[in-house]
Amino acid sequence: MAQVAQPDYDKPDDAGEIRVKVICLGDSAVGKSKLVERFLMDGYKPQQLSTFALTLFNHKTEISGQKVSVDFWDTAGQERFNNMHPSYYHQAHACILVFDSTRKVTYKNLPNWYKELREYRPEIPCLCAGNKIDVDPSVTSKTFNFAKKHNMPFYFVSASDGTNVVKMFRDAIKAASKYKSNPTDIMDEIMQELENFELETGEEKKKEGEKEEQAAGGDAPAS
Ligand SMILES: Nc1nc2c(ncn2[C@@H]2O[C@H](COP(=O)(O)OP(=O)(O)O)[C@@H](O)[C@H]2O)c(=O)[nH]1
Ligand SMILES: [Mg+2]
Repeated sequence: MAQVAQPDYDKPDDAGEIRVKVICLGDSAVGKSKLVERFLMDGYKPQQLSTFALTLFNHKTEISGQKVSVDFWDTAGQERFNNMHPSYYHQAHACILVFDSTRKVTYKNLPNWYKELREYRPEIPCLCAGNKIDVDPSVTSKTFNFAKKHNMPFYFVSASDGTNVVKMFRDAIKAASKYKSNPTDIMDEIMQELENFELETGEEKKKEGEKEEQAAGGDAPAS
């Protein structure tokens, strides 16, 4: 089989810059591509890897003063066949498992994706996201135990209106770069931070609710 023309992420990093690979996994049409697109908006340079119809999107950023060059990998729909080519997993530093909060079957399939991920990358940090919460925001009151069971940070997100998208990708990049420089402890840190984050947003929601009550019917415009 032909060699995949992909970067070597295990090579020593350039001066002052950590290079990481982040992948999204999950059923077809859960919104993996849209989430990456949403996060990157116009600041990305897609680069086609011809052999396996994979695209990678490079993103340069800083995490705690450290320069990080992130390649987000995206598929051309191979997930339709319920598995990914090994090159997709190769040298990945973090994974976001995505399901569609409006389609239960995509949640039920998470264990299959997770199992395949672990066959190739037993140790990398993994995050979990329920996407499309804009369709029915009431899903956010439901519990999705898969993430908790595997000790993963969990995010309700919407690629359409942007809810939690930046937060989730920033956490994924943080996890990926920490994993690369020191492959321990990062998940504990993120879990801890996320607990505080949930408390904060909970408080904010309460405050917003109070404001709305006072403002008698100020509906937010639909996006
Ligand atoms: N309402 C809504 N639709 C979404 C959202 N994210 C993706 N979609 C739609 O879901 C479909 C599949 O998205 P895509 O990113 O191609 O899914 P992928 O196959 O997982 O990469 C597209 O029609 C998107 O417009 C979202 O957050 N909300
Ligand atoms: Mg896609």
